[in-house]
Amino acid sequence: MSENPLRLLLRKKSCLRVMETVNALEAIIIQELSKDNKGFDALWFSGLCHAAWKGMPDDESMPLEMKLDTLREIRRVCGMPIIADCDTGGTPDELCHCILELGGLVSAVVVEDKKGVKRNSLYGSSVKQHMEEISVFADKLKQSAVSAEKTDIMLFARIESFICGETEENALQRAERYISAGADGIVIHSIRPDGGDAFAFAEKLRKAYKNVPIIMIPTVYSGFTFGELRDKGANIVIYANQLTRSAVMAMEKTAKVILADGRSRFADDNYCVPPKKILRMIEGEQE
Ligand code: SPV
Ligand code: MG
Repeated sequence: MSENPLRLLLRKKSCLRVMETVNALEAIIIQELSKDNKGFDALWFSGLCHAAWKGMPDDESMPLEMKLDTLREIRRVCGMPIIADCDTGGTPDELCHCILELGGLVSAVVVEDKKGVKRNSLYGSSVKQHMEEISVFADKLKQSAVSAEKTDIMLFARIESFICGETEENALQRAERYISAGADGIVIHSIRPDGGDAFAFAEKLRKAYKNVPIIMIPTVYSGFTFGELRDKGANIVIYANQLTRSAVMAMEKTAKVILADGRSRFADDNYCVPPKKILRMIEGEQE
């Protein structure tokens, strides 16, 4: 069996750039930008953005089959490694089943340590979010690590301590337990505009674990460059939702201008790619 491509990339590079991709067209765009080892290293199958394109809430209610269908669509057009957002993963059995189904489609999964009805982390403390007991989540990881090994998928534990108002000590204790339970890496999430809690955590975790990959998601602390985040300890930086957010802005702008002008000429000339570009993207160069 060939080596997991994400594991391989993590050995070759100190830090990877990963971009949100939740449909085949986004995958075509990112793959095109990432030729010759430049551009992005892998794709983030964002639960939030995938739900958004389906017009559904980001609350883990989407059937697994719908996610698998989209991942197969992405796989048909793009060979880049995929990191899949598995939310809380549900029960241990549900998570194991999900990982087995994802075999051959993705290179890594991320599972977060919250419980109850899942709410998006970017809400922070403005909605009720509860963390799972450390031992319960560690057991869930231990069980799912067996499925991850079978399918050669990397298992990342996502720590939500800073989202739920918990301390750095809590986050570090969780990291230690999750790594001993079989997590291959840690995602530390933060919604502090200066990212200070995630950076301090990464510095301490690195002292204890030299080689455990750390993922950062700088949606809120977006002022830091890739190089700065690498220097603060990230091995993977995930740009989790910028493609979807920029598409929404562009689509609203275009639709509004067409309404205001009563024709599409200005929008066509200024806000839209030519139809032939779309044809080239999905059908390749024609004679
Ligand atoms: C996602 O992209 O779905 C994530 C990252 O889980 S966040 O939206 O910040 O929770
Ligand atoms: Mg998510």
